[in-house]
Amino acid sequence: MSIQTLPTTPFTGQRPGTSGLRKKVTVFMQPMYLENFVQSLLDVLNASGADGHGLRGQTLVLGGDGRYHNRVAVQTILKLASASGVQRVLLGRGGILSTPAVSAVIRRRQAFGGIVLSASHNPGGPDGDFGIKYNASNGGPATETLTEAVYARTLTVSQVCASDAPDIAIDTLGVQSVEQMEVEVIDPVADYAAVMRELFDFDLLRGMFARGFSMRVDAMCAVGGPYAKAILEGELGAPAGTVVNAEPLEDFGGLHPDPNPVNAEDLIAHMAQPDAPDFGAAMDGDADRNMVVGRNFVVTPSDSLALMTAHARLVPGYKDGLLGVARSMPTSAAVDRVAKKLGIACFETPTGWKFFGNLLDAGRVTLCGEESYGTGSSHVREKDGLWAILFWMSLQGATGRSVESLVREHWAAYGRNYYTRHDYEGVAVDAANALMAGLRAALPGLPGQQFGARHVTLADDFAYADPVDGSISKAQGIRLIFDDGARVIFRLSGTGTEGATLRLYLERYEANPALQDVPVQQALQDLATLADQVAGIARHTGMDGPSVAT
Ligand code: VG1
Ligand code: CO
Repeated sequence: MSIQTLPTTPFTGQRPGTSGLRKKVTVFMQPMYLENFVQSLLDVLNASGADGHGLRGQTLVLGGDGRYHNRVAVQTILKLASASGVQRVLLGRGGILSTPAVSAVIRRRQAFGGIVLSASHNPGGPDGDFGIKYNASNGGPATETLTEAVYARTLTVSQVCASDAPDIAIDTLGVQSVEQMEVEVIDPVADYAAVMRELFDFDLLRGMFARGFSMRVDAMCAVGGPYAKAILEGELGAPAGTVVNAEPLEDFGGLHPDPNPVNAEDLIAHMAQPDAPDFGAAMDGDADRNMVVGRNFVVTPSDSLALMTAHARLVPGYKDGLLGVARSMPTSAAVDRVAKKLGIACFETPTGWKFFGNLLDAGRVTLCGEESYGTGSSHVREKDGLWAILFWMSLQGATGRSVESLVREHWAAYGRNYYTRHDYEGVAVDAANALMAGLRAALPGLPGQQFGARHVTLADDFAYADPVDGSISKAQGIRLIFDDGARVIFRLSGTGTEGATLRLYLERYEANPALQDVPVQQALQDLATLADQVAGIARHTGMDGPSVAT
């Protein structure tokens, strides 16, 4: 065994997006593609160590969502890590660790950081996507400063250092080694489950199942399965079969683990049956997203965050109340109303969990959420699918109310924020950029303009000044805000691997309980028309409607 130095040449386009570097599997399988990126990351980490020692003597956490190429990539990364001075790697058995579990392991074991192999909600399999992201010692996604430094390094990297040691046995628990570096293969669930036990009243939840509470969790053949099975069926006594599609498969069994009513149609169909379970939920590829569903009733993620905030004190981990809350800019303002009533701060950040890290670390917020089926709290530094499911189950247990009645009661008390996201997928990159450029150019003329009964009160390109470190993130999405509080937001996805995806977010507030039961798309139809009028969506994309509207 020895360390080999291999010459390499840079690949263009290795700039991480909203959540890490995501590309087609075929791109990642090119010789040296993964190696170049990982070497660049390790070089930057070695240069950045606070004590000047970089990775020397440090522990890294490693695992992924089990998608195609995960097992190969794990072995490659171990060989590079051992050549870069890392002392120890904590590797999830089988190369498996969900995103929130990586965050939990980093924090509980005080690791230097962690590498997550996942393209999250993107499809998997040989023709699907692969991805890699880095989480820092707080357990959260690398900041933009770090990812930009890694990207800069990928443009100049000229050699890769790697051990030529044989592959390790990643399915066997215990300590092995790659050169001087120890690799401890750990149970992927244990640390995460310990965190859940600290937050929730497991006796209450056990009692619910014992009394016949029924639930269907669709893990969509992704990494959430083992966690949900161990905790719900194993520890809490849910009947076997409560968790379906529970085994992580390399191609997610052909499912698209991006939980929304369109992709999780099987769950939605089950929840619409006369004998539907009390509670339904689904998670995404890396188990950081959640969709919660009542009997024939889907909860929008924005409402979910608002309700969790309103009822947080019912959950033991939050019984003392919340320090504050944060939502991404396109997420509906439903939570803002709750925060106002509770008298706590409410922050508005750009899209992507990395923007919540500083607020959580500084003790400014306890709960965070995004419209894209992501909710989380200060227990880790990632959004967390199963945590959200346990939270919603706890709310039902503590109040004795159904999902639907909790949400309806909330609307009656706070009003309803009608909300939808329209995705225009597979748009030509030039066309998408032209649409956004046209919007940016039109911004100065928009305030004051009238559309039907509404006036534009604010039109801007959202910029965020981080209240903790002062860093500024510009061009985070075009916002049109109207005098009645309605909002129309445009941004381009930063997680796709093919063409561009335009995301259009529509929201309006309805205080009148008699008008709170209109079908969502109908309630927001006039805003969709307005959005097309302002941005020329059909003209630029050639599409007469979104490919997905949830
Ligand atoms: C999307 C979502 C965003 C989320 C990100 C990562 O990003 O909109 O809210 O944080 O995915 O989620 P974008 O740039 O495509 O809109 V995950 O679960 O895919 O890591
Ligand atoms: Co995800």
